[in-house]
Amino acid sequence: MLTLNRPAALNALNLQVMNEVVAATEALDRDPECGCIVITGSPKAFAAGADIKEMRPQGYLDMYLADWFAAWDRLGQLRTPTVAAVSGYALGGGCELAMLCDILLAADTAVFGQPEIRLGVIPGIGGSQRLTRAVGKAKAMELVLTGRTMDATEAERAGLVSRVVPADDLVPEALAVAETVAGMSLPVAMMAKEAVARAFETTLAEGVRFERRLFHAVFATADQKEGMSAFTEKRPAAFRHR
Ligand code: CO8
Repeated sequence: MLTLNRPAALNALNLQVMNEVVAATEALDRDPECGCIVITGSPKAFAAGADIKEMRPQGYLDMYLADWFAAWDRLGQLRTPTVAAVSGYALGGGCELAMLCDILLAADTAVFGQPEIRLGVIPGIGGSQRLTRAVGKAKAMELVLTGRTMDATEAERAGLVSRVVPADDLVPEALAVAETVAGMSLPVAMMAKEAVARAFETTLAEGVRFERRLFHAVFATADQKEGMSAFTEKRPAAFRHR
């Protein structure tokens, strides 16, 4: 589990945080012992956005030449499943970071939004795209154009988060979900993640074709034999991740 820990700035995401989070998650992604990655923040803030103070003096060429925040895209390319455990503020880049994860669990204290417009900018880590795909145009337009935030209940109703839990239960619940995922066959979980993620990238027919190819491929794994044998033998499966 990774915990964002910049309390003086409500976990604002500066370049250092970005580089550290991306490097740490990529290292876990390469670790065959790691079956799921959890990212969380503090009770008050998952992350209150990209670091406004760091961005304020930048000009267009600074942002363009540094390809500011492009490294966050690598989080979306991890093969290991990821869980965002969000309590408190998940605003701007914080909301975008949560949406880069595969499973989004929220505490009842969570607050989501893309308030960039109030700062004279727009979302820059995929918020305009991922929020719209998650909650639809009507709500995304309102949130992005007005900067209004939504609480955990509204976020769950809108389909942004998979579940809302009491704040005290958030981290244990996220770890339990991660343990469940990590207990599955790792290659099969990777393929399941890849198949669901493909739904955001392609047509229905192509997505179903992609799923079918992966579905056939899992029959080449020892874990498929184990999972189906365990079912017929009425015992828990012990996946060997191959
Ligand atoms: N960046 C930098 N510092 C921050 C940020 C931030 N996003 N958020 C909070 N802080 C700092 C505050 O400045 C304050 O520091 P200090 O004590 O030195 O003044 C400290 O954290 C505590 O914050 P507050 O005193 O404001 O705490 P409150 O509880 O009163 O308020 C809020 C909490 C409502 C979350 C408030 O802090 C707030 O509105 N924060 C900004 C939220 C926001 O606008 N987020 C969007 C940022 S922009 C963004 O994410 C754009 C991404 C696109 C980049 C594109 C690049 C290509």
